[in-house]
Amino acid sequence: MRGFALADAPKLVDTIAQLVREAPFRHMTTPGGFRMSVAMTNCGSTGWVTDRTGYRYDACDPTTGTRWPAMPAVLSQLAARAAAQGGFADFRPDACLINRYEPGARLSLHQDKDERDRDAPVVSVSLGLPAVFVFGGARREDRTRPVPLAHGDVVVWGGESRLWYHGVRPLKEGEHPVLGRQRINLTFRKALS
Ligand code: MD6
Ligand code: FE
Repeated sequence: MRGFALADAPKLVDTIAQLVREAPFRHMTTPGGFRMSVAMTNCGSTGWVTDRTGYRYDACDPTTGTRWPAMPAVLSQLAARAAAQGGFADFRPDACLINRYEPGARLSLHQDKDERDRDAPVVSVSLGLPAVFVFGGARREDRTRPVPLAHGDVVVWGGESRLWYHGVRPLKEGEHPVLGRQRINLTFRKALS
């Protein structure tokens, strides 16, 4: 949904700046021991984390041991409106993963399968520098298609393709008028059943 979040973007950018003061971006470690080039944080009643022990959802920020900041209404309402327009009524996300890409940062091909509720969609909101998202299929070897994502674009992703492989190509150098040298992506999920 091209530009679906454009009207809300200034408010989103402000809200994210506040959230990040409470729960700063950090580069997490994969179970294999690699430092992720994407920096992450969360808001909501649970948040996605990775460390040497694996991937999981956790109510607490591991760096502070306190709960993730609550999900602001401007975020949950945008996600619910987008999901409804994409054919998923009554989407009530409990987790919002906030990803920050600086030039060079990338996300390798993966599936989102740490959520218990697979019937709920994932709603993704892109802000800042444009990126090339790659969308594959049910198997890692499946051919991928590049999908350019720009400031304000929203993707609602569910049903048959909920578990399909996807990733983000290394972010190209650039300067966004609002966010500068970064891309921020929000993914809203229903992690707990
Ligand atoms: C990103 N997004 O766009 C990374 N996963 O930065 C994801 O990994 C993703 O956008 C599941 C569903 C939608 C997504
Ligand atoms: Fe993903």
